[in-house]
Amino acid sequence: MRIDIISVVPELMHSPFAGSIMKRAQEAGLAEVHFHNLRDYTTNTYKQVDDYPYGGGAGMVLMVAPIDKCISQLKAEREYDAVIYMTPDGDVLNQGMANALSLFQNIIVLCGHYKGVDQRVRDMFVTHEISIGDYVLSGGELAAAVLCDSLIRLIPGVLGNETSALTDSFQDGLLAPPVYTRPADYKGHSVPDILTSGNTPKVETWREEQALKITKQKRPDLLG
Ligand code: 6GU
Repeated sequence: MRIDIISVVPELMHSPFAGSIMKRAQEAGLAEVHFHNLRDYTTNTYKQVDDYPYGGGAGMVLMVAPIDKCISQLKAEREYDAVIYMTPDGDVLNQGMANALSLFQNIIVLCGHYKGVDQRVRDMFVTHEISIGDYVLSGGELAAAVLCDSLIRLIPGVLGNETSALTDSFQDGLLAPPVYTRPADYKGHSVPDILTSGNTPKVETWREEQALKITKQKRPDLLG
């Protein structure tokens, strides 16, 4: 999967991609992430990317021309399956969306900043509008990093243990069961006996029961 991220502050996203699973996915050639600074696509000497909103009001709006130039240049190089705009008024990201988007080959992720982008960007180029939750961030950059993490870990071969993404919370519509590691007893808090029994089928049953119990307690809305 190739991801092209367009932003006025791409440096905000460097560290999430520079470690752990997202770094390994890139090193293994399973994910390719390219950052594009919108300022590199300006035509005026001031490298201006934003301007005052027509009709007045607070805040600045990202202009259509630099975004057009960047997206058009990318589209001339390869076909894209999606142009995603990160925005708090988009569809709220969930695991089902991540699963579907992870199947794409090439995607563009556009980060809004200030008051967002000129509406014509959305009308002309954007295929998907995504939010990561009902709260406001200063820009789409951290949301883009969250989206990319959720997609990249689903690419086959990225996670060491192939089954590990399948046992994530939400992947079967339930929260994940509790996990334990050594020592078996810590300051009087012991690991459930079933997990040290060596009885794999019983462990599986216990995990399913726990997942259901925890989902009922914490997120009954998931059970529908
Ligand atoms: Cl995608 N952008 C911004 N600016 N705020 C958000 C968001 C996105 N998702 C939740 N809040």
